[in-house]
Amino acid sequence: MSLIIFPKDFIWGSATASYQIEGAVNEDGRGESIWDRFSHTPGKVTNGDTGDVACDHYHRYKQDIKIMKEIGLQSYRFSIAWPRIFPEGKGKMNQKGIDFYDRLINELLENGIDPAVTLYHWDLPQALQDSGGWSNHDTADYFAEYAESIFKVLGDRVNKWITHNEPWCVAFAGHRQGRHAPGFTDFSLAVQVSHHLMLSHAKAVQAYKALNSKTGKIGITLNLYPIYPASDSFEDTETAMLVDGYHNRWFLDPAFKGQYPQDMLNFYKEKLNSPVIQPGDMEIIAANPAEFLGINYYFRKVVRKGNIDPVLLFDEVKPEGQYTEMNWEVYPQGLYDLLMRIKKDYNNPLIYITENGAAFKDSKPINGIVEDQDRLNFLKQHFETTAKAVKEGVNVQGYYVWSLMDNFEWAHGYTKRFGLIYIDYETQERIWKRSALWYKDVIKNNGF
Ligand code: IFM
Repeated sequence: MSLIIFPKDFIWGSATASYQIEGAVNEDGRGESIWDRFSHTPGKVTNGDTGDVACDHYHRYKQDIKIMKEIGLQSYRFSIAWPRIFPEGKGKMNQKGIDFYDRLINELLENGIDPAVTLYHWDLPQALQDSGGWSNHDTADYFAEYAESIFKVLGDRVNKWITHNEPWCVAFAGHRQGRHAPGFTDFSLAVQVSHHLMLSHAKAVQAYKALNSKTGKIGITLNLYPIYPASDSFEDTETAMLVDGYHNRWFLDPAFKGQYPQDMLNFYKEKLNSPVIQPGDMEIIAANPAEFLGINYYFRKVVRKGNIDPVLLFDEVKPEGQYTEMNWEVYPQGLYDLLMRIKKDYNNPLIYITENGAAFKDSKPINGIVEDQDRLNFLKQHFETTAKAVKEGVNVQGYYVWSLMDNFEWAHGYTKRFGLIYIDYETQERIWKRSALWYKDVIKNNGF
């Protein structure tokens, strides 16, 4: 493979999320979140793991930033825990919660690392869940109020804002499949939730734009999957279109075209009698497009007509190939296909790859290093296909590897390791993996 060099201002980063790394769940006035409640419910998370301690980043953030600096990260994507700021979800702000993110951001800036902040990476205050959570239309307003408070206190130092991380997961993993908090299994409710999430996103964008930042931008991060039909039969092609609507267009269209895709709206209305859209909602969505798209890419989906999904009527086909510890196919070509498609269908928006990475069964640390050639290869292949798309005009301006360090992988607890840095959960020792050393070189050379 010839030398691959990225554009001059390309941003290299890495990402984490509050509940997955912070720990300190009862400190400095933090309120309970739906993930505290869910992870403490027996049977919900592998081994009964919780985020109570996680990577103890709340206390070790300085050490972690030192590692970021050694890797050479130019930007760090993290999320704010809403219940640290508003323990009850709304009302009185908790100054000690703000203070933590103040310290974190200042430390990043002192080390020359640009913060990219996600406002919602799944830790809804439990108090809001108790009044319906995301199924309650009012939650969209509480989110906008929380967002606005954050913009006011941290906005002078943050130029990249992400409203939501993967609203598909919040809506459908959390309310249809039940494998994420709050653990409901109601498709119709999930569709309603997805509407409130997209509304809350638009309201936060509106609040941000009202502040007239000269330098900052606000976007949304979606988990997108290129969807391929298992055959070129009419049935499979039509099925792929529907699954694309379910995973991708249902979120891309409101964020970038100001409306839901008509085919999906008809489908959901007819099958599920959902969502109820209140007067004025669509006007807010239409008036507040995202300023960039954050893409989280992990794998593709190959689908055919079937009934494993009893409503959308599709089966997933697992092609031959390499799979990660999550049982996700390694398919770098999918990232290229996805990027080219976004360019074509969504008017070539500004894109950051806000997550890409893999969990593999890494070896144990030997002589202070973890050999993780699989992860290194995975990243290399995905950087290659991204570089190809950039060369062909896709406007990708940055890449955040998921994740900086091993962490709490939601319902899988600590059993899946995605980190560039290995965490020994007994001692909280941070140990470099080979992939982190390699990434350091990529950043230094702006390519490989
Ligand atoms: O760990 C998650 C992250 O929180 C959201 N995107 C996918 C990652 C891996 O599953």
